[in-house]
Formats: sequence, C-alpha cells, structure tokens
Amino acid sequence: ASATPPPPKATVSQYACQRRTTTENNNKTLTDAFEVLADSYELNEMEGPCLAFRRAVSVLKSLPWAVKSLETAQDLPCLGEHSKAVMKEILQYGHSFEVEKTLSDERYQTLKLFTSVFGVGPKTADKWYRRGLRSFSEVLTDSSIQLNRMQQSGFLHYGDISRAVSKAEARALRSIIDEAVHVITPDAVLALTGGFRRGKEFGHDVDFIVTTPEPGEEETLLPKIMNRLTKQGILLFSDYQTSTFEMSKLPCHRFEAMDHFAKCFLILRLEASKVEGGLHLAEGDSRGWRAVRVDLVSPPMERYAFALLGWTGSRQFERDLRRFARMERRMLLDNHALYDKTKKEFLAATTEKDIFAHLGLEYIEPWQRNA
Ligand code: DGT
Ligand code: MG
Repeated sequence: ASATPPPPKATVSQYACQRRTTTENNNKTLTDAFEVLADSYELNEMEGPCLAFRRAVSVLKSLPWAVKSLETAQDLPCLGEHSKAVMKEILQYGHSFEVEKTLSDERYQTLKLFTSVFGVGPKTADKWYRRGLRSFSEVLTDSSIQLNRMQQSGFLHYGDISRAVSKAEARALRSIIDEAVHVITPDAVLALTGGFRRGKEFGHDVDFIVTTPEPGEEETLLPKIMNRLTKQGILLFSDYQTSTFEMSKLPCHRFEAMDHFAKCFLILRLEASKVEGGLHLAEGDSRGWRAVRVDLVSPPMERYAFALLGWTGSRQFERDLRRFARMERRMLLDNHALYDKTKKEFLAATTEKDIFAHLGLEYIEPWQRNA
C-alpha cells in the first residue's frame, strides 16, 4: 500500500498581497536589524538594496514562527546573499557587526535625527549634514538656514509629534473629525485608514478618508473642515493640497509617490478631556493637551475603494499589490484606478473586495496587511 504523502510544505509567496501579516511579529530581532540597513540604504539613495531588505523584512514579519537557523529559512523568498549573511551573524552572535557599525555611523545618526522632523526629507537632511550641522540646536541657530512653514511647526511640536499616537487618541480624533464633516455634509462618509485601520496599537499619525456622495462636493470638503477646526482653536498647522485628479490622465505608467486627490496634512491640538484614559504623554508630563499629526484625503466617491485600499497600507503591502498587478496580471493599480492592459479598459470597483477579485487575489483583511 502506498504511504500517505507528506503534507506539501507551505510555500510563502514573494508578494506581500498573497500573505497574511498581522501586527504580531515573531522575528523582531531580525526585522529590526534589517530595517536599520534598509533605512541606511534609503538615506543613501540606494533603492535596489533598500527594497531588497524591505522585502526580506516583510517576509519575516509574515511568518507564524521564529527563524532559529539558516536552514529553516532556506525556502523563504526574498532572502538574498546579503540578508542571509546578516541573518547568520545575528543567529550566531546575537547581533550583526554591519548593523552595529551603521547604528554608530555619524552620518546615519544625523540623517535619522533630521528626517525625524515633520517636513524634513532625506534631501534636506543631507544638505544640512554636508553643511556640517549635527544637532537641532546647530540647525536652529544657523542663520543661513531658512526653515519652511512645515519645518517650523515640525520643530515647534517636535516632542509631541515624535511621540506615538495611541488607539484611544485616534478614536478621540475620529470623533472630532466625524462631528466636523457631518455638520458640513450630513451624508458624508468618514473612514479611518492607515496603521490604525490595520489594528495597530500605536501610530505616527492618524489617517482618514472623507468623501460625500454628491459629485464634486468632495473638492470643498477639506477647506470647510479646516475652517471649522480653526474656529474651534485646535488647528495648529495645515498644509492643504488641492485635487489634481483627472480620470482622463489615467492610467499612469510610472509608479507615483503620491496620489492626486485633495488632501491635507494637519497638526491638531487634542485635549486630554476628549481621550478615554487620558493622553499618551511622557511620565511626569501633566499637560492637558498634546499635538497630533492627522492626514485627511478626499477622493471622489466613485474612487473611494481605490483610495481606501491605497491609504490603508502598509507601504510594503501597497508596493507588492502594484507589483503583483503589473507582473502577474498585466494590470496597473494605483490609488485612483485599476487598468487592464490586455483588455485596454478600467475595471470598476465599489469595495476593496472588488479590487482583490479583479486581481484574482484572495481577500486580505486590513488587519492582515501589516506586511
Ligand atoms: P504609521 O507610521 O503608524 O502612521 O503607519 P501607516 O501605515 O499609517 O503609515 P502612513 O501614515 O505614513 O501612511 C498610511 C498609508 O498611506 C501608507 O501605508 C500608504 C499611504 N501613503 C501615505 N503617504 C504616502 C506617500 O507619500 N506615498 C504613497 N505612495 N503612499 C503614501
Ligand atoms: Mg499613519
């Protein structure tokens, strides 16, 4: 009699959109180390190696088990020579010399510090570094440096906005935004997106999508909300970008860093009295309020599903959704639309499930998208 064949080894997909990744990470030591190297490559504008480490991080995050030896990691996708060498060091000695070296590198440390300020990207950070600046006080006292409005607010509220936002604070902000949009338009739709939609306990900001069924009305929604927040005295900073979205300009063939919907990047004043259990402040900080970063995006209702999928993240999940669409389905996906290059047509969707179905992917819940 033939013996029962062994169960097939569960293969891990190279695409994050074919994996289910919760917030539970069984390989944190490894992923923290890889993230340092990915960040370092990113700051040095070496996109290839950066992406390689980001993919490796994402695969490790998806595993329901901890990697304890190189052999058990043998069949995993997206682990190249370099990441395996680092992994070997960590499994053997508990740490990686390359990662330690990067962490103690002056340029890495300074660029990480500078880019932690709201409004300061890698280019600006590098410019300041090359000018010989190494600390915030050196930047702030250098007379040749002109900070823009965003950077000024970034420094002003640095302590608060570099501190994680809690779930309770996100809920309180949701109520504030919810009240504001519904005073403006009773039939408005508000959705929490970003990391909090994926079930994260903490985030660096709170992301929302707001829209209304009345076509065109979404264009004026954000200025009206900002107006109301100003009157309430809780708008500490706003950067509003009007919509540049035009269906006729789609599909875009190159990967776009940002979408064309109207959006605003805000800093809001959140009162302790509005937050169940109080504010997430440092030990000993007894202030009655804190500053929080909030992003609002306002797509037209008929683009809602694409915007929601695009803003829920994670970034790696989004990258791989697009890569999967392009490489495996000859389709182009972005925050606005899904285009089938074979049929030469746009595929309609009113829910995220529609988009997964068009792509021939099993539906992945938001809390399984922490890739
Ligand atoms: P965090 O750090 O706790 O806020 O984590 P997330 O996942 O909420 O990250 P966040 O707020 O930076 O972005 C939320 C999602 O929105 C992200 O997963 C993808 C999208 N998104 C935000 N900013 C950009 C951008 O500059 N480019 C692109 N392509 N997508 C973005
Ligand atoms: Mg976020």
